[in-house]
Amino acid sequence: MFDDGIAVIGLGYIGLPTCAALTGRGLRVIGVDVNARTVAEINAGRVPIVEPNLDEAILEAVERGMLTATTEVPHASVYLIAVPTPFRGDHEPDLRHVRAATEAIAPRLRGGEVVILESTSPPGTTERISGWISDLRPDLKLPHMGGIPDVHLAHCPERVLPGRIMVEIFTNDRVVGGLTPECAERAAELYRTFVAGEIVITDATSAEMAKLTENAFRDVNIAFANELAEICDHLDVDVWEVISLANHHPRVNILQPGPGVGGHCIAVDPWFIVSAAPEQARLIRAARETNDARPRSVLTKISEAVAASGHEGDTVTIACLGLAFKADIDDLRESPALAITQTLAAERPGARILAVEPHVSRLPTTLAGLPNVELVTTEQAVREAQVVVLLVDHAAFRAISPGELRGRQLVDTRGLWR
Ligand code: SAJ
Repeated sequence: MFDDGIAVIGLGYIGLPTCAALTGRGLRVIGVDVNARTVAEINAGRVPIVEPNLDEAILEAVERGMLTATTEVPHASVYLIAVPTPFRGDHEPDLRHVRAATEAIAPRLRGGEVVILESTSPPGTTERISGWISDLRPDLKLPHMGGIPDVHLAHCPERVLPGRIMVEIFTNDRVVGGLTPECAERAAELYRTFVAGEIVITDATSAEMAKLTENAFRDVNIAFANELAEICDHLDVDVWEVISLANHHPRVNILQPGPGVGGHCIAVDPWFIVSAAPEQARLIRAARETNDARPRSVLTKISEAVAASGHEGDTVTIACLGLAFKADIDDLRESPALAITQTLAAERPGARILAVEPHVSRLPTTLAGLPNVELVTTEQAVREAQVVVLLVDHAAFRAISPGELRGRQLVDTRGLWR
């Protein structure tokens, strides 16, 4: 059934763990990436990203000859597309990478293959892929044309949580949406090889919307918590106390406020819904705007703390604890903590900014060029700063004792030091 192997296009946070899951079930996988360095690293058995238990699984797959990486799309029985789907301009979905992957797959098709889109995508993308392939390969019958197709197409959105990917990739339920029921069934055969959760069959557009809905749901709920934080701040009430009390109700489960929503999923995906139905998606848009406004609100609080420290002007030293987009990971993509640190440094050129990120060994490029930012240890930052800003609730920061913070002005965006 998978005699010619599985080609996984895009060797990032989703593609690589999927390679590991498939090879772990004895399937031969060819990993494809446009980045030659990524390909070389993987062929050497090394993983260019940090994710618990991924390194061992990839090393084993390479050593057993089950996984090889390449920059060229080969012929394969199944193509699995796991490339980024960012947005551009006014939050319009950017399908450039999906299109490039499709264009690379099209010439390799012989008939009988299954093409699966895993990348989170706007409604209708799987059908567009079908159209793009048929434009390039008029000799093939594609699912959107009706009848029995030569190539099967489905959307199976990834749903794994960074930091827990190597658990959730096996245990989560999977939604498999086909352009036809047969397409879904063919794609489901692949997931049955490694998924212990339920495999739920649907149509492609419902699967696309379901994935976007999951992340929009979380974004709206985080926005609720963030709006509560603004309200409680205005009323001088402790938001974490209020949420903790309200959550004692059996049907209330409020999430946690923070400095904003980061990562490459929740801060992006709801815009795909807004873009597809701008008149209808009013709450989803408002939630995005609420969450995006949080970094500015944190910067205002930092200004108040600087004023209260008595070190107003350029003499102040400010510790920014955490740069990652959430706790206990090294991923800095779309991180509000990073954005806040960067803006703070730019807006206060004479201030000394001590950045702390226990999960990275050097400053990211956006901060490295700024003369007033240094990457230091937690101890040094807390010792030397007059203002301490907690941006990420990393476990390492829980260990800071109240004594070490005495006399400092604190801006705690995560409620860690209540
Ligand atoms: N955050 C808060 N308060 C909370 C929870 C999260 O401010 O109570 C912030 C985090 O600090 C972070 C952001 O939200 O900046 C997103 O973090 P997250 O843990 O909510 O989600 P991600 O982006 O790591 O992963 C999400 C997951 N989606 C859902 O939980 C619905 C994951 O299952 C998806 O696979 C992933 O997006 C994805 O790839 O789409």
